[in-house]
Amino acid sequence: MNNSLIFNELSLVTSIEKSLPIHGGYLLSGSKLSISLPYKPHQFYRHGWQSWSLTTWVDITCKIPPLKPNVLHPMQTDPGYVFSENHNGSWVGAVDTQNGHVVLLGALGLEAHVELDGQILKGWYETGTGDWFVACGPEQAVLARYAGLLGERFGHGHITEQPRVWCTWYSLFTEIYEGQLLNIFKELGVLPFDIFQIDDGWQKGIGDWDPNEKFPSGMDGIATKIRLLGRIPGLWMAPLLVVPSSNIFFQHPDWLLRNEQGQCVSAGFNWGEPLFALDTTHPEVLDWLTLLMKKVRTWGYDYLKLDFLYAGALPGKRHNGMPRETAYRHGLKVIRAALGDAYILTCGAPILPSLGLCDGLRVGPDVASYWDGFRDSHLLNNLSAPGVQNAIRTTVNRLWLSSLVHTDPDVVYFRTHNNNLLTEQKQLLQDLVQVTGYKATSDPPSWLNADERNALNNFLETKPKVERTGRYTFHINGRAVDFSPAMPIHDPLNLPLRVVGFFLGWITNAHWVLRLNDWLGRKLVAPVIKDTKR
Ligand code: 9PG
Repeated sequence: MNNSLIFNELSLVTSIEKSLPIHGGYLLSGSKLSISLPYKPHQFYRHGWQSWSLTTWVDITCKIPPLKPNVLHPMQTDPGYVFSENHNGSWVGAVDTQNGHVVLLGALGLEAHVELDGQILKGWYETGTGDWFVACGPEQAVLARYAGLLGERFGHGHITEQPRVWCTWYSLFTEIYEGQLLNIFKELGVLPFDIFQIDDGWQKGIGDWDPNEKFPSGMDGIATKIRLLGRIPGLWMAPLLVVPSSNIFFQHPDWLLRNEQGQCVSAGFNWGEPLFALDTTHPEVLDWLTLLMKKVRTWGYDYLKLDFLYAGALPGKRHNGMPRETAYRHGLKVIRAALGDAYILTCGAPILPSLGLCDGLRVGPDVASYWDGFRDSHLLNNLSAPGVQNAIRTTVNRLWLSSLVHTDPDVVYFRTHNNNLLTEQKQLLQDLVQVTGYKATSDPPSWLNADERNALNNFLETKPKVERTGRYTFHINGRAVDFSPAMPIHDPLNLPLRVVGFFLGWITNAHWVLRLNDWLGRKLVAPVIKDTKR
């Protein structure tokens, strides 16, 4: 029943008998596939499930402990695989070869997972069977070929120009108000932004997508004013999420994704509340999504940041029994149809099932005005937590997706005001954004000095020549740039800190602790943004 795949530098024995040689590798088909490696690899490419999930090359000997607290698993990683002992990843994985190339195993369908078990690379589909691509060769060539095959099956984004976005989140968070935003939009003056995007904070509730009292002219009103300033209005939503305090949760309990026992599936915890997901196979949910998307289009928004989308692909028992990622993709298709030719940026989104249906895709965790958060990244092992290091690490390791979709690395910072990033850290993030070409910032003009404003203007106006020279190295207009400083994964903690981490991980499962954390976060933001509320 075994079969050999012959490459220039090695032969691989696989468990599936039939294989089709294609340009750059082999195609195989089956629900399970294992590949025996004739040597012991040193590194494994772990590909995270959704935008925020850790994606990186790791040394085989490096243990990546499950992130904490458990209540956040559904919102940061694929919850079904958190406790796997082996290095594993969503849809695709790779190992190094003895002469510096890679062996890649990549699924060409949904609901697929891979892992490295000793010297065996394994892949499986959670339901049914599907196709696999196996390749061996130089890393970038192999990933490019895999991306090409994904493009044939899932399609590409349809908008060619990358937008330049001013986004409210990374300075104002949820403390946004109509008057304050209009002031900022005016102060942005002639800075060459295409999109003014309103992020989280405008809505009545998660699930109740109407403007709250902070937007008295309505979302159509502010969109009209953005147009008068010559920019395209953009809006954030988390359309597949609901929270218990929303009207929709109360009115349509039958729309929620449930497990086999009939309990609502947890989609994590945020905004001081537990999160739940809509079942995107329920016909009434699909009708509601269509009306919602048409509504925001009539309000005047041509750029939609659709966030927390993983909720639609969590494991559960769906209305029509569809597998989870297929169900999510079905929902996203309905959303795409209702939004027509608007620009869709997906965020917190499962990667493969979003391809072809979005124009931009967030490919890393959130940035923040600091490099690395000790509590989250170290004590809680959470490498999906906000921070520039986590964001750069995962984004750089996902750049191969750039031939399929605009890869969004999140915003850059030019400000020194309210910012703990060192000059070289800000520069590294700016360099990454030059590599992807997806340019966004949240710096309010009043937080920038004249030099910083000029630098931002230049950054938005120029398109430098980018050449890749290695896994983590580039030339940007001839200048050597190295993203390696963002790659290290911290060493295991010493015993006392492990104890602290264990306790913190345990206590932060409690809703009241998370609520307190959320409240504290908002208290800390309020004084910082006071000066924008003129
Ligand atoms: C708005 C924000 C911004 C941001 C998004 C997303 O894992 N987490 O707890 C987690 C919470 C929020 C988050 C990412 C991860 O941020 O990425 O750009 O739109 O929502 O609430």
